[in-house]
Amino acid sequence: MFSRAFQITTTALRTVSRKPSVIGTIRLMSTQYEHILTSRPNPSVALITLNRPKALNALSTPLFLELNKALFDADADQAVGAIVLTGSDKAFAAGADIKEMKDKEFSDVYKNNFLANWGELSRLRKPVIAAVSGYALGGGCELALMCDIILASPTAKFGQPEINLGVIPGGGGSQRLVHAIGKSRAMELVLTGRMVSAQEADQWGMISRVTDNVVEEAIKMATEISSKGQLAVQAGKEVVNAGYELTLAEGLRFERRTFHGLFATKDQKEGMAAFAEKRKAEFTHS
Ligand code: CO8
Repeated sequence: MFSRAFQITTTALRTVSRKPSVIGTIRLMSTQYEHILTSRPNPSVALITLNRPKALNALSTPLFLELNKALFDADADQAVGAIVLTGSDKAFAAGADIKEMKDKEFSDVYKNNFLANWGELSRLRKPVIAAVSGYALGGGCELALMCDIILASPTAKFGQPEINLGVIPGGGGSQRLVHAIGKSRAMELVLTGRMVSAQEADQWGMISRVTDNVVEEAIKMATEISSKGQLAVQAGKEVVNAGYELTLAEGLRFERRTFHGLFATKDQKEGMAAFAEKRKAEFTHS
C-alpha cells in the first residue's frame, strides 16, 4: 500500500506505469493503488475490488481516480474480455464519502462539476459485472447500476438513502432505477431511503440473480463472456444500452444495422461455420 503522503492526482495517475508485472499467466497490478485492488483471476478477466474497509468502501475522489484508471486500463487491454467490480463481504460501497462532501458549498460543487467524472464506468466498451455483497447504498447502488450485469449475494442490501442527508441521488440513481424497477418503486427508494434486500431487488428485476460465492460466479460469467467473439460482445452491449435512450423504432433499426455489420467480421464466418461443422468456434475477435 502507498502511504497517505502519496497524493493521487490525475497527473500522477497518468504517469503510473501501464505495464503490469507478470507472474505466470496471472498479472497483478494492485501495488499501484491505495483504495482499490486489481488482479487477473485468469488472463481474460480483470477483477477490481474496492478496498476502503474502514469506511465501508465509501466512494471518495481519490478512490474514483484510481477506479477510473483501473477500469480504462482493463478496457484497453486486448487480453481482457470482461471486468468484475466488487467490494468486501460487508459493503460493496456505502455511498459517496459523506465526510468528504459535508462541508462543500454550492459554488464548489457547481464550479468544479463535482461527480462529473464519477460516471466514467458507463463509457466502457467491455462488459462490467458488479458482484455485490453487503451494503450498496447511495453512490454504491448507483455504481452497481452503472455496471452491465449485477449479481448479488444473499447479504446484499440496496438503497438510495440520500434523502436522509438532505439531498437526492447524484450518480444516476433516480434515472437508472426508473428504467430498472419502474417509477413507483424508484420513487419509494428515493423518497424513503429504505434499503431493499437482495431477494427483493431480484424480484423487482434490479439485478440478474442472487447467488452464494458471488465473486466466483461473476468471474465465471466474465470468463464465459470473454470466450465469445469480442466484436459481437461489444455490439451486444452497445445495442442493449441504446435501448435506454432510443425510441423502439430507432432502437430496432440500430439493432438491425449493427447485426448486419457483424456479417463483415471473421467471427461471424467462424461462428456459423463451426455450428454447421459441429465443432467449437475459435473466435479471433476480428
Ligand atoms: N461516507 C463516509 N464514511 C462512511 C460512509 C459514507 N457513505 N458509510 C460508512 N462510513 C464510515 C462510518 O463513518 C464509520 O467510520 P468510523 O468508524 O470512522 O466512525 C465506518 O464507515 C463504519 O460505519 P458504521 O459504524 O456506520 O457501520 P454500521 O454497520 O453501524 O452501519 C451503514 C452501516 C448503515 C451503511 C452506515 O454506515 C450508513 O448509514 N452509512 C451511510 C450510508 C449513506 O447515507 N450513503 C449515501 C451517501 S450520499 C451518496 O452516496 C451520494 C451519491 C453521489 C453520487 C455517486 C456517484 C457514483
